[in-house]
Amino acid sequence: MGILSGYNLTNNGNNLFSYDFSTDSSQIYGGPLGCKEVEPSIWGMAAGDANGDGDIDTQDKLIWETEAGTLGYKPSDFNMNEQVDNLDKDNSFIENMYLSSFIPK
Ligand SMILES: [Ca+2]
Ligand SMILES: [Ca+2]
Repeated sequence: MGILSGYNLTNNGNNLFSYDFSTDSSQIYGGPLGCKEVEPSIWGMAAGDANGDGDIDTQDKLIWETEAGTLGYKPSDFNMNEQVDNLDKDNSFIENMYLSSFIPK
């Protein structure tokens, strides 16, 4: 699920910008409602938005149900191990269900 920076980026010179989204949920626009703590004190994008509409909901589960048991980097291969299986559903979709992106539509 897409994310935006929570703060303006700073020009480090020569139009080079750097930004670390992972240090705190406030680094991400929408805070903890639009991102996920992927490891203790490390924040990132939430997996589970198979149709890319910015919401993790039952529509994404329908895609998972269609692709379950198949191989490849499919939209519902949420952990990106080239297999669509229960790990994708249980560890990504169910865990993140009802999160929404804060990127304006
Ligand atoms: Ca979705
Ligand atoms: Ca997978």
